[in-house]
Amino acid sequence: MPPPSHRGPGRDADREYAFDGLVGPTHHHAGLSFGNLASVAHTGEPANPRASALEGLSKLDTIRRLGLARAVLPPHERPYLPALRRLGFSGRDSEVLERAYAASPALLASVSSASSMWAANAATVSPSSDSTDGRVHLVPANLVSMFHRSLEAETTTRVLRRVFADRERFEVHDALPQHPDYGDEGAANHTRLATSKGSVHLFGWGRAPEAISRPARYPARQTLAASQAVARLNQLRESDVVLWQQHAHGIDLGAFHSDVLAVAHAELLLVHELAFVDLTGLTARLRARLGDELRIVVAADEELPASDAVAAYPFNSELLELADGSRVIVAPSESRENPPAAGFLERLVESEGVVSRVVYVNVNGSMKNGGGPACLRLRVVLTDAERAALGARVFVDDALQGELEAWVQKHYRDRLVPEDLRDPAFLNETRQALDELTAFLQLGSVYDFQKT
Ligand code: SUG
Repeated sequence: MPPPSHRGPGRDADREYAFDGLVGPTHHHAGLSFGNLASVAHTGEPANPRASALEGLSKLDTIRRLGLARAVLPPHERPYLPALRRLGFSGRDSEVLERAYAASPALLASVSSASSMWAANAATVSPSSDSTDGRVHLVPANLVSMFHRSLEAETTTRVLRRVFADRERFEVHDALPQHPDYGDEGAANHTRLATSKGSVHLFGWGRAPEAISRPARYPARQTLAASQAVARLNQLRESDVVLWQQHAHGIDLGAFHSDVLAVAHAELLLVHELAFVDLTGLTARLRARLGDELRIVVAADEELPASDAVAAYPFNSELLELADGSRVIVAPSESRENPPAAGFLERLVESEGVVSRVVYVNVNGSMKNGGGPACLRLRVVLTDAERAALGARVFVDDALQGELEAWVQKHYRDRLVPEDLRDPAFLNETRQALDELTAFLQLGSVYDFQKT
C-alpha cells in the first residue's frame, strides 16, 4: 500500500514543542568533556544543584509565559550504580560507592553526571509530516564519545517509550550501536528548516573517513555514518536530507556540537562562519531545496569571533515563534555581557528584523558545563492529535510548574563537591527524589533502582 500523503490539506497543523531536561540533583562540575571549554574550565568547582535546577525551571516558565507549551524530561538515576557494578565494584551500595571512589574519583564523578539535562542530546526527532510512514520518529542518541554520556541512552529510550508510547503514531528506535564509528549526539547536531517548498533536515557531522579536514585538538563527536543511519531510521526522504561537515577549526575552538554555532527555525538559519565547511555551498544546497523564503544570517568571525561565540553561546539560543507569528530569541545572559555576542543578537532585531526581541535567561549552572538554553531542550514537532496521544504528565501547566519547583526545593542540595558523591545518604536522597518525581509525572518505573 502506498504511504498516505501527510503533507496534503486536511492534516492537523504541526506545532513545534520542546521538552526541557530537568537539571538533576547530582549536577556538578567534573570537567568530563574534553573539547567543551566551559566544562574543563570549571573542573572541581563546587556546584549548586538546587540553584541550577531552579534556573532551568525559571527558563521554562519564561517560555511558558511567552505563550508556548513546554514539557519536561526527568533526570536519570545518578550515581549510576549499575555501571559501577558492571565495572566490577561489588557489595552493598555503600561499598560500591566507597570502592569506586577509592579506585577513581573521576569514575564516580562520571557515573554521577547529571548530563541528561542537556535534552538536545537525548534524541533526533522527525515529525510525521516528513517521514515516509507518517509517524513521528525518535532515535535516542548513543552519545558514545564521552563515557559519562554513553550511560544515558538506555534510560532515555525507556523514558521516551513511556511518553511516545502510541506505536500507531510514534516510533522510538533503539540507539545506534555503541561504537565510535556511529557516534551520535542527537538533535544537537541536527536542525530542521522549512518553507512553503518543503523541509530540510540539516545534519552537522564532524567525523568520516572522507572528511575534508579534521580537528587537530579536540574530538569530533558526530560521525557521518551515524547521521546517515539516523536519517534512514527517521524515514526521511533523501531529497529532504542535507549532511554537512562541521568546520574542523570551529570544533578546535570549542564548538563540540553544531548547535554551539548555529540555530534554525522554519525558514531562518542563524549561523557562524566557522560552524560548517563551505558555507557558500551549504547555502546554495539549502536554497535549491527551500527557495527564496530561506533566510540565512551569517556572523563573520570578524564581527563575532568564534571564541566569543563559544564563551557566550548566542547561537545556543532558543529561536521561538509566538502565536502572533513574531519571533523571539531566548539567549543566555552570558551573551548580554559579551559585546560581540550582544551586538550580533541586537543586529537580528535592529537591522535584520528577523526576530522581534531577545529575552535573556540565566542558566549559569548549566553554562558552566557548556550547556546553554538550546542544549537544555529537545524540539518535537507534533500535530494536535499526536500531542493528545502522548503518555505521562509531562506538559507543564501552572500546577506542575509549582510542583516541580517545590520538589527541587525539598530534595536538592545547594552545594555539591565531588566527595559528596560517595555518601550513601546522598544516594538515598537522590533516589527518593526521583521516585517522587516519576510518580507525579506519571511515568511509572523507569529507573533500575525502582525495579529491585
Ligand atoms: O556533552 N557537558 C555536556 C554539554 C552538552 C551541551 N549540549 C549541546 N550543545 N546541545 C557535553 O559536553 C560536562 C559535564 C561535566 O564536565 O561535569 C558535560 O557533559
